[in-house]
Amino acid sequence: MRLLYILVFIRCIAVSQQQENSGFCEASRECSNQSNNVMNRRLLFYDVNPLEGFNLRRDVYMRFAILLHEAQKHGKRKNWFLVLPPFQNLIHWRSSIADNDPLPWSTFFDVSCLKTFAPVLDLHEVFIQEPKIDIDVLYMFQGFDDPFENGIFEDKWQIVNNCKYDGNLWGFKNITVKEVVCVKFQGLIGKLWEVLSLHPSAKKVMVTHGEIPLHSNYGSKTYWDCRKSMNFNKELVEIAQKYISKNFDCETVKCNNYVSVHWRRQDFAQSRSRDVPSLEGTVKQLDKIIKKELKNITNIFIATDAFTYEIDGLESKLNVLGYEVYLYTPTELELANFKDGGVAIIEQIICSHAAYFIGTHESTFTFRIQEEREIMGFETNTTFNRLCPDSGFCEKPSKWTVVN
Ligand SMILES: Nc1nc2c(ncn2[C@@H]2O[C@H](COP(=O)(O)OP(=O)(O)O)[C@@H](O)[C@H]2O)c(=O)[nH]1
Ligand SMILES: *[C@@H]1O[C@H](CO)[C@@H](O)[C@H](O)[C@H]1NC(C)=O
Ligand SMILES: *[C@@H]1O[C@H](CO)[C@@H](O)[C@H](O)[C@H]1NC(C)=O
Ligand SMILES: *[C@@H]1O[C@H](CO)[C@@H](O)[C@H](O)[C@H]1NC(C)=O
Ligand SMILES: *[C@@H]1O[C@H](CO)[C@@H](O)[C@H](O)[C@H]1NC(C)=O
Ligand SMILES: [Mg+2]
Repeated sequence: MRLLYILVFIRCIAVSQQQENSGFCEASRECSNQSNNVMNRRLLFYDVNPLEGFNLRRDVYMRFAILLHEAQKHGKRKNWFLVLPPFQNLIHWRSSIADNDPLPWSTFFDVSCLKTFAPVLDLHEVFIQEPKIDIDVLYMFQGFDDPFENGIFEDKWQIVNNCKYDGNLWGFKNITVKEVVCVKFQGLIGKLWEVLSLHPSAKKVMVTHGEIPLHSNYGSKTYWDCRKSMNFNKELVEIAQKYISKNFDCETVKCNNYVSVHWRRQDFAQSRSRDVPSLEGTVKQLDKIIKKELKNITNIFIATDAFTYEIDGLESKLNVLGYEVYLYTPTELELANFKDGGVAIIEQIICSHAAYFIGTHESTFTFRIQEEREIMGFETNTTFNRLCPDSGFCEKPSKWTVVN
């Protein structure tokens, strides 16, 4: 267990050492110098469409973090910091629904690792230095009505009149906004600097609907360097490792004796029946894949957002076929400490160490597990596998391979 922990942890140190050679740490040292100089720094806040889930938010973070990383690599915008938006009121977090407290990124991630890649601050770090946050300009982003005007999609933005900010500043009464500017935006996030240059003296700016600007370096080495810096909170990693060690007696990064499945249900089961199987279809497919590819494996770990009655059904049908089914159930204390978001991450970590992973089509929860396995060095044929619909076309998952 220790070994696994150390290996996972080293990933972040390795990234920071790489950065040292590429000159990034120099920039970030200067930045941290300037972070002491609260007067001088400029803060970029952002938030995401309230309907989006946790794993898409991780992707939006990467777009912004890479934007600042790239600027500073070129010696520009060295006094800028990205402020990490707390997680609050996520629609999928059902057991925490009564509990609206905004959760800082440190609940889920090792923020010191994030800082090895880009100049970021958890919101509470800003609060420690500034009792009240007054945002100079909030840019309220929206898409264009017709993204393909004249038949072409081009990167563009435009100031428009009249929009209403639909967020709640994470419920904080001590964050205020001086001015709202409405912006229609489409295309790569690099164009954001043009928008921000409208207010050159603003020290605190915010972009809402941060999911609208797109990745500038999708799939590049920089993309993967950023992804590698997104280590989970160490306590979550330890809980997952204890589970793997206890149930599968595995102490290495790549375990060889269990298959993992991300069985996405809820909204996917309701509105995407062309992409996801029924319960019976799931059982048939798992049995077929395991019999064909993984003859010796009988342990199946299932990560899922399914209702209990569906899980019970799946488990008993798999038991009948001779499989041992494993799910992660948090203790009350674990749920209280890490909430639904932490429980989901623990399930993702357990999935990522399995001999073979089978995911759900077009789920960002599945994508993040696949990235984790790519970083760990699994063969791609053990990672890019999906559950197919009961009938009809089943598109093969694209292989989203790591660039080291
Ligand atoms: N614990 C747990 N939660 C899940 C699972 N699948 C989905 N969820 C929850 O549902 C949310 C789905 O939203 P998102 O992260 O955007 O992933 P996507 O909708 O599948 O692309 C996740 O963030 C979790 O909160 C699962 O296998 N286990
Ligand atoms: C850090 O800031 C101090 C005071 O503002 C300055 O004297 C010093 O040169 C700075 N160091 C670096 C490495 O920029
Ligand atoms: C702002 O409000 C939040 C929650 O009410 C609190 O945690 C934070 O400390 C406050 N900031 C300051 C400096 O008062
Ligand atoms: C399956 O198990 C048998 C006997 O335990 C072993 O000889 C064989 O190498 C295993 N096959 C694989 C693919 O692990
Ligand atoms: C994956 O591919 C490798 C060869 O590239 C092969 O040796 C291995 O058996 C394959 N694994 C599975 C589970 O199909
Ligand atoms: Mg989603």
